[in-house]
Amino acid sequence: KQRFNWEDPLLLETALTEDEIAIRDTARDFCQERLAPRVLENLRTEEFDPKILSEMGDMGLLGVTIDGYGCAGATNVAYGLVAREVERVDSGFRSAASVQSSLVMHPIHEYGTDSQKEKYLPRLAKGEIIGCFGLTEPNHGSDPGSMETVATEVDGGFVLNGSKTWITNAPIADVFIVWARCKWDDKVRGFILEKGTQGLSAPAIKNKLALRCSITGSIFMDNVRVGHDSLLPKVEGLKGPFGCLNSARFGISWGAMGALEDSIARTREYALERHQFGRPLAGFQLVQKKLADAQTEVALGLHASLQVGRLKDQGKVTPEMISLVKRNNAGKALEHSRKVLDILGGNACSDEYHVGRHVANLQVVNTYEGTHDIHALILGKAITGVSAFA
Ligand code: TGC
Ligand code: FAD
Repeated sequence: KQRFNWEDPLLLETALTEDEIAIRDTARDFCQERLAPRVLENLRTEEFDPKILSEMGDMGLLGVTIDGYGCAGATNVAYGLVAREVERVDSGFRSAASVQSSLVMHPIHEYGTDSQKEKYLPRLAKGEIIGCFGLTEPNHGSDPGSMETVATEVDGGFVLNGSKTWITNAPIADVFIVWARCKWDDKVRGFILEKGTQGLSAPAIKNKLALRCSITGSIFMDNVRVGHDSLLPKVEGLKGPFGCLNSARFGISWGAMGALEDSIARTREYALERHQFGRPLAGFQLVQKKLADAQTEVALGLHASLQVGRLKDQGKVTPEMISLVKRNNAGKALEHSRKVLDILGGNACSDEYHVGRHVANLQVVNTYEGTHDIHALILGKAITGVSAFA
C-alpha cells in the first residue's frame, strides 16, 4: 500500500531517471557534508571561499548539462536537482554556481568559437577559474536594452567603456562575460574579458543584508582594450544575454524550492520539540496550516519545474514557461519561508536557526534574473498580446 511521504508528497522521485537520482544524491551529500558547515562563518564574515567552486567542480557539479569539456552531459532536470540541493544550504552558494554554469559556461558553449570553448570551458568546469556575468548597470536593471556600456571597434580589436553593478562573483572572477552595445551597428554583443586587463576593475559591494554567502561587486571598464578573439561571435542582440537567463532562471526555480524545503524541515523539527501551553507547537492548528501551505507549494513548484525541465530537454520550452516557474517558485518560497519563520518565535532572530537567512536571501532571489513583477509582465504580454514595456 502506498504511504504518504510528506517530504515528497507527489512522488517526484518516481519521475526521475537513475542518472538524475545519482547526480542529486552526489550533490546532496556534498552540500550537506561540505557546504552546510561553512554557512555561518561565510554569513557572518561576508566572505566567499573560491574553493567552494573548485570543490563543486571536482564533484562534477558545474556545467552539468554541457556535453564534453569535462562536463557531465546530464539533463536539465539534473541541473535543477543540483541547484535545489545547493540552495537547500544557501541561495548565495547556488548563486555562485548558477553564474558559473548558466551565465558563463553556457554563453561560451553556445556563442563561442572552438578555441574559446577549449580555452575556458575545461577550467571553468573544474572551478579552477571563476566567471561572472555583467548585464545590470547602475541606471538599467529591469531594462537592460537601454544599457550604456559601449564597445568601439579599433585596430586589432575593441575598446569597452562603462560600468555594471550587483554582479555575482565579480570581485573574484578570472573571466568576465560583459554585454555591451556596439557603436558600429548599435547591437548588443557579449565579450569575454580577463582579470588583469588594463582599465578593468571589480570592487566588492560590502555590507549586504542578504546573499552574504556569495560575493557581489561592480565592474568598471575604463578604455578596456581587447582583441577580436574576445568577442562571442555567434549571437547578436538581446537574445544573447536573455538566452543565458533562460538557463539560470530555470535553475533558480528549483533552487528556491530547496531553500523553502530547508525552512520547512527546520521549523517542523522545532515545532515538534518546542512546547507551549503544555503541548508541542506542532499540535496547534495554526502551525500545522503554515507547514501544510508551505509543503503544498513545494510539491506543486517542483512538479512544475520538472515539467519545464522535461520540455527543455525535448527542445519544446519557451521563455514564458521559464518565467512562470521562476516567478512562481521564487515568490512562493519567499512568502512561505517568511510564514514558517513565525514558528521559531524569538529564536527566528538568531542566525543559528537559519530560516531568517533563507527569507533574506529569497527577497533577492525574487528580484534578480528578472523581478517577480517583470515576469508577470512577460506572462501578461503573452496572455494579452500587448506589451507593457513599450
Ligand atoms: P524584447 O523586445 O522583449 O526582446 C528583445 C530581444 O530578445 C529576445 N528575447 C529572448 N530571447 C531568448 N530568451 C528570452 N527569455 C528572451 N526574451 C526576449 C526577443 O525575442 C528579442 O529578440 P529579437 O531577435 O527580436 O531582437 O526586450 P525588452 O527590451 O522589451 O525587455 C523585455 C524584458 C523586460 C522582459 C527584459 O528586458 C527582461 O527580462 N528584464 C529583466 C532583466 C533581467 O532579468 N536581468 C537579469 C540580470 S543577470 C542576474 O540577475 C544574475 S543573478 C545570478 C545569480 O546570482 O544567481
Ligand atoms: P529596477 O529595474 O530599478 O526595478 C525596481 C522596481 O521597479 C522593481 O520592483 C521592479 O519590478 C519595478 N519595475 C521596473 N520596471 C517596471 C515595469 N515596467 N513595470 C512595473 N514595475 C517595474 N545582475 C547581473 O547582470 N549579473 C549578476 O550576476 C547579478 N547578480 C546579482 C546579485 C545580487 C545580490 C543582486 C541584488 C542583484 C544581482 N543582479 C545581477 C542584478 C539584478 O538582476 C537586478 O537587481 C534586477 O534585474 C532588478 O534591476 P534593478 O535592481 O535595477 O531594479
